[in-house]
Amino acid sequence: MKFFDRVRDPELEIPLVMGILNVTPDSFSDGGQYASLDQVKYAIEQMQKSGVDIVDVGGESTRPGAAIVTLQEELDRVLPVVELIKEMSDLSVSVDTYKTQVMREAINLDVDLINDVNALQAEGAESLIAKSDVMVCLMHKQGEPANMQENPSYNDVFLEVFEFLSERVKSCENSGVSSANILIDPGFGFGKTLEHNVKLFEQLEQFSVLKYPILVGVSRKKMIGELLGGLPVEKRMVGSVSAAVVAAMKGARVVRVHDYEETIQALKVMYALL
Ligand code: 7PJ
Repeated sequence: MKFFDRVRDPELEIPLVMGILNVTPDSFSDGGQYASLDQVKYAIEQMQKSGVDIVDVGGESTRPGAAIVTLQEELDRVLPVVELIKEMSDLSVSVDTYKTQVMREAINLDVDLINDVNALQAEGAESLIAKSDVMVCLMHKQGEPANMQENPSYNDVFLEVFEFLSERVKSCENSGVSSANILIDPGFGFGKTLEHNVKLFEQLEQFSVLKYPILVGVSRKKMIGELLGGLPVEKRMVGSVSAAVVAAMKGARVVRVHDYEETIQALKVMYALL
């Protein structure tokens, strides 16, 4: 079954696992790890072996303060990797981008999902997705990656994120995006303090009233380190896996993770014992 059917399958037992494949030299937590083609190939093989459902290919880091890359650079990083995944495996493919031009080229390569941290607010993005019948993940963020962690502020973080996502979904549907193609994501760590992230996590189930599959991405993020007394990124695996399990119990349909093998084990045990 394709990603499209599985993500909305009422019989789905554990969330689908989205394995992160960053092809940037400055990503959040695995900076430079996938620099060479051999390393990318190895990662794809491991994902396939582990039972990952969809690979999220990202060519521009959105971590706080990261450098912006040019369109051509991003295309050169992302497109060959998308082609490689399709050649080597039957994994579904997602492309993490907010640029309409990158979306267009990715769609031409028949990717399954566009994962947009900017929720299709770029010029032409909504109509492109509407025309192409690809799935899309709409994520909330406050501010822009360059400054979003400087002073995040909300009156009610859940309500504001909820209203933003409701508004974006409506706008996309008005542009002709099929409701069956939409996923939503509260955007942990994107213009949010630890307190904001924890509140959103507590209220995660409540996003289910919107009726769109929920994607959660907290893997190796600063919030995990903060919950553990300031652990550095290389020590956040157990915390990240734990958070993925909690997200699953609170209704997430997709979890976006670096440690896919460990996350899949934990989700299987969770399901068996619940
Ligand atoms: C997310 C993402 C997330 C979605 C990143 C990182 C930062 N896409 N892309 N949700 N985070 N949908 O992986 O730490 O939370 S990049």
